[in-house]
Amino acid sequence: MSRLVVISNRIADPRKPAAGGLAVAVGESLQQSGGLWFGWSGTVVEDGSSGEGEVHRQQAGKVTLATLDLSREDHDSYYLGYSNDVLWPVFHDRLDLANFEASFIGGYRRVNQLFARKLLPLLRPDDIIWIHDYHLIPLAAELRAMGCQQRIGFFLHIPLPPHIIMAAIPQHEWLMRSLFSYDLIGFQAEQDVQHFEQYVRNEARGQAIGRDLYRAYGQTVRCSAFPIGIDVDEFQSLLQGKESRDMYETMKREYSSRRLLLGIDRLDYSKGIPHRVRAFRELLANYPENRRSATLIQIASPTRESVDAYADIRRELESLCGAINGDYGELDWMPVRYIHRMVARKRVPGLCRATAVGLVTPLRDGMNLVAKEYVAAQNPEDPGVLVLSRFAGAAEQLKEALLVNPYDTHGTGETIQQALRMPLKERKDRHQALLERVRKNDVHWWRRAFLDALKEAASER
Ligand code: GDG
Repeated sequence: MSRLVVISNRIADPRKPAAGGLAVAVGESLQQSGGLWFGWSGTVVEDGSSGEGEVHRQQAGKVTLATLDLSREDHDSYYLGYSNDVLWPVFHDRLDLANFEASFIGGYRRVNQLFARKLLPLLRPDDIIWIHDYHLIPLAAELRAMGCQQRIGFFLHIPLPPHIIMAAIPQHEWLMRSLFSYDLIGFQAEQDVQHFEQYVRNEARGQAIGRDLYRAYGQTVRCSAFPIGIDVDEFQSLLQGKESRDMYETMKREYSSRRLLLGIDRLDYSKGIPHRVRAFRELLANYPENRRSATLIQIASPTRESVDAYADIRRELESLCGAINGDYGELDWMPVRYIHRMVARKRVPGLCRATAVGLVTPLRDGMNLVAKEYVAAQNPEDPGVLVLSRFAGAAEQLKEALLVNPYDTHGTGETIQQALRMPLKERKDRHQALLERVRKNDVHWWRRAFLDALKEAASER
């Protein structure tokens, strides 16, 4: 059997519980089959050297972890700069937040070349290589230039923007051309595939030449949507654990006469948290019956705190929550509980189950796994209602959620009211349909579907 080689910016020990969506999904894939996981160690070398050190190797059960350190200069231009200050905002349609500093691209290329150089000697002829996410778009092109013939697939965890937004990136053509070095490109949603096709037609002057097949720059690539899922059984099994049971009971006891609404996200501007809090204020303003009752619990776990845009959103959120608590709070009721810390993963399912409404309202999101986790955690006999942004990839699948436009805070407030008043029968019907979908397209399905398509695409090459 072929060995699976996964490459992502960060790696994690697949035996330990992970927080981020990518770490969970990739760790699960590798644990199934064993293989090699290659990426940045998370260490930045401060001594002014190039960072071209040893590959650190570690065995984690069936999985070999291989990591590289980065020099300060490479880290700042490749990771903080090009990945997080150019690609992340632009791919989430936020040109206003992008910083097109010319020096970033050098580091981005250098690190992708470094990854290719260090990975190449570790590869076996029959390996299947699966590269993840926007940090490593040109990696296959670099590997191919060094003679790598193995099957290589790429999965983008974030959205692909419309071609007219993509075209704002000075190196957009180079990025898109490098995608054609893969055997298979996987996106989260059909809409991303449409954006890819539009780019191919309008910018690359190429065309679709068959089902899932595109030709441009004298090359052909297969491309399709593989909506990522969660491990439903693993997530639901946490509900039986002590941490989740304690969490559930504490919340039910502490808020016995209240209706709870939950938001749980990394603190990121793409997640639409301030818009959500404003929608909650609309609810309190327009439907006074919710005062002294509806309580928003917003967990915003810290990420990328060193980037300016994150400090800005943190300040905005603190001031918004403070204003609502000041305007509407009572001595015995706080409308918003805002927590800028991570909640232990083992407690998350219990927290989801204790709430009446799950608010998953990103301004833009590749998929959003929290939406699927919220559905999986509910009691089918008395489920909470999922309010979901139409701009999350998950909205293509989770049609029975209440879909909202998160920019329309008034409309979102109205939908939250609808969720709070939804009769039990409708809640159960919607939840049953959602859970079936979340189960059918779970993370095991995602991994199999992608890897089967990669093998097929490569055999046609
Ligand atoms: C990227 C794409 C795509 C969040 N807060 C806490 C916590 N979390 C967990 C959630 C969930 C994960 O982190 C977040 O997953 P998302 O899918 O929402 O988002 P990103 O991290 O932005 O991931 C995204 C994903 O990749 C996978 O392809 O869906 O669109 O942006 O599992 O539960 N976990 C714990 N405490 C928290 O406070 N333990």
